[in-house]
Amino acid sequence: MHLNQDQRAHTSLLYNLSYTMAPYTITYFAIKGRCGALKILLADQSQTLKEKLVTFDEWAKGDLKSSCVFGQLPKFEDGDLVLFQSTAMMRHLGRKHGAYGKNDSEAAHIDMMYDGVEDLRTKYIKLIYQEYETGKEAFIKDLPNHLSKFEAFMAKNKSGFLVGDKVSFADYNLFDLLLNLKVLCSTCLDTFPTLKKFVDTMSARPKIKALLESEDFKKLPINGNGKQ
Ligand code: GTS
Repeated sequence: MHLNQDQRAHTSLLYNLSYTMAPYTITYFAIKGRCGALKILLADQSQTLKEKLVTFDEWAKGDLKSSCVFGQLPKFEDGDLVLFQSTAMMRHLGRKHGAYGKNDSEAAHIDMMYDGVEDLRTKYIKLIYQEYETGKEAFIKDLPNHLSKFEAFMAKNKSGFLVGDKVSFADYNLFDLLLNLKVLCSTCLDTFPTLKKFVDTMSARPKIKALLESEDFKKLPINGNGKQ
């Protein structure tokens, strides 16, 4: 992530939101970014989370950065277990909370779909941070080519989830990315009935609904440069 003046101004506050009995801690910038899906998963699984929100000024000092395995956030703590890489965090939580399929073949398909979502997320992040002004129109034009793959896969599985008959960490990841893409292009799901229904159904799950409507979640911008 490249930091500019706008980004620094955007996250000039240091938040430290804690909830009692939180088993998990996340350290990250004051954005939804790569932690949106993780927060949705934890909320839906009735888990509490302690959040340490880091300002870019704090980050620029370098101490925290040098303590991170890859020099980047988010950092995730589950007791003594410390993880970097948001994808590893999601897999860990999927395993722990029964959101990783009911057998090896479901787990393999969940991995496959999760990685597919990450491929699209990578393109989205590149657009946001590197090509927003020049690439937005082309990205939106190309979006159906990507969304159609998820639509087709999910439509074959009649449960309303990507794999099996239970929500998985890949569903939370897809849901989070679709919410972001809808902000970028409000009509992007109009030709994808299965994905549209999926977003509506996930949004209506009571604990996810409560999270999405909470001030703590709503006040965080999606991305660190104010673009969305
Ligand atoms: N693959 C990593 C993950 O998924 O956790 C990427 C982490 C990453 O790129 N972190 C960025 C960062 O720490 C912030 S963000 O892209 O998630 O918003 N940037 C600051 C830096 O110094 O690199």
